[in-house]
Amino acid sequence: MRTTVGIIGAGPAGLLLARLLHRAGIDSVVLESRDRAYVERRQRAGILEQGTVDVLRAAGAGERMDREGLRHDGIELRFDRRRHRVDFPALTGGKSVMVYAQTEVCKDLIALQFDEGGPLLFETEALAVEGAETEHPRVRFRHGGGDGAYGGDGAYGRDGAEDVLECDYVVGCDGFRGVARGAVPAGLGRTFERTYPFAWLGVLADVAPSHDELVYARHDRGFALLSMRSPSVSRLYLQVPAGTDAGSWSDEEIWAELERRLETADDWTLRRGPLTQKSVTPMRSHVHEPMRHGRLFLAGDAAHIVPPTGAKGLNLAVGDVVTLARALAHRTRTGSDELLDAYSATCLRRVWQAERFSYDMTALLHRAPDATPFDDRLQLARLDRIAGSRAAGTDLAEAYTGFPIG
Ligand code: FAS
Ligand code: PHB
Repeated sequence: MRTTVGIIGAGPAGLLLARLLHRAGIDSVVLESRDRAYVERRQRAGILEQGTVDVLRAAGAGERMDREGLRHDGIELRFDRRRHRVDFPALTGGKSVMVYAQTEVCKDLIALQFDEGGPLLFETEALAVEGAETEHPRVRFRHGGGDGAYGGDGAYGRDGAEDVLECDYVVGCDGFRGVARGAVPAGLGRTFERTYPFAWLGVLADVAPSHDELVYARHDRGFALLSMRSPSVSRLYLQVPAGTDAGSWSDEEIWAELERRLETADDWTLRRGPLTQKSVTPMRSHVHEPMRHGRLFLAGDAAHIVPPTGAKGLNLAVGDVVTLARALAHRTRTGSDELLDAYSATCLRRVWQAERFSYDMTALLHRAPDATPFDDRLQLARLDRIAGSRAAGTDLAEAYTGFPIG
């Protein structure tokens, strides 16, 4: 098989890149190890920055988002039973965010890829990236025989057979546990990491959200987040010790703990409902530099991970592939590599701002196992500052609604 851009991974990064390249008239093939149903059901991000919303609309992938997504003009910070609303448009000159889940973004992009785009092969695992330093890098992969845009009826692949995809460029959009990053020789890459002694226990509940905007709560018992997926489905998170088994918490324990941590001084109450999904997400900050090695480029979680407290993961991936698609289109049009050569530095500037913000939000709202009363007071003082200072509120609102894409 031969293509211009070989894309490993059909998460939001890989799918959006294929879409942007297709609109720029550049061929690509997407290899995805899981099946379509898994990718479309995998619960992850829920918040789209203004910039991401604009990119999806411009890529012709915003129609259902605009119909079903929920525009939010603020979030609520909750601490010491106090409530403080951060008004995004007022503090950022009009920006807001969209509640539209990653599952839905992926569904929309997969449908477009099947209708208009190039090959998207599910159940097709990339095994290795070879020849990244050459003019024709290759992806060695194993056919899965599953559904694919090519045959659409699974006719494309022969079960388990290995094959090679010849490319001009390879893009690793294969997440934190993918194979692409491994193709950067150890001596040529650097990783920056921070792990956290806590994780998020996330649940989906068939009940209308108990507040019309997201609520981020700092509590002596730990962090809590009230988010949503639709007017009838809530998404809620609790800070739990790292390594917690989701099954070790009963539904009653989860609701009771959410009520404690989200408690306010007024008559606000948390609506309960049937829990339909429970999972634990580990918390990690991770950056791999550079985000390019020869003709191999890394984008999204393959290059960087942020703790979800700042709702940045998906949005960072979008920024990377917008920057890369522009650079590849520029190369195709002009023959110049200048934007490709600047890709890593351009993205890393935005990545480190998002890493900083996500780290700060995590430190502000989570309680470390060894926290002292002095630490507690510092957190409350910082929250009080955000509630009382337009400058501090603006800093948070600008970061939350999104750093400009390079
Ligand atoms: P993804 O991980 O989404 O996609 C990578 C794709 O590559 C996957 O489909 C994988 O199957 C495929 N792949 C891997 N290896 C392969 C191989 N060898 N061959 C072929 N395909 C391969 N962000 C938030 O803002 N809010 C959240 O609540 C939130 N929750 C999260 C929960 C979890 C468990 C995780 C891991 C992340 C969460 N994130 C959240 C961050 C998340 O949104 C990511 O930033 C986003 O999925 C990144 O998108 P991609 O870079 O496309 O990577
Ligand atoms: C979510 O809705 O899943 C979500 C929202 C905001 C976050 C993290 C997760 O910061």
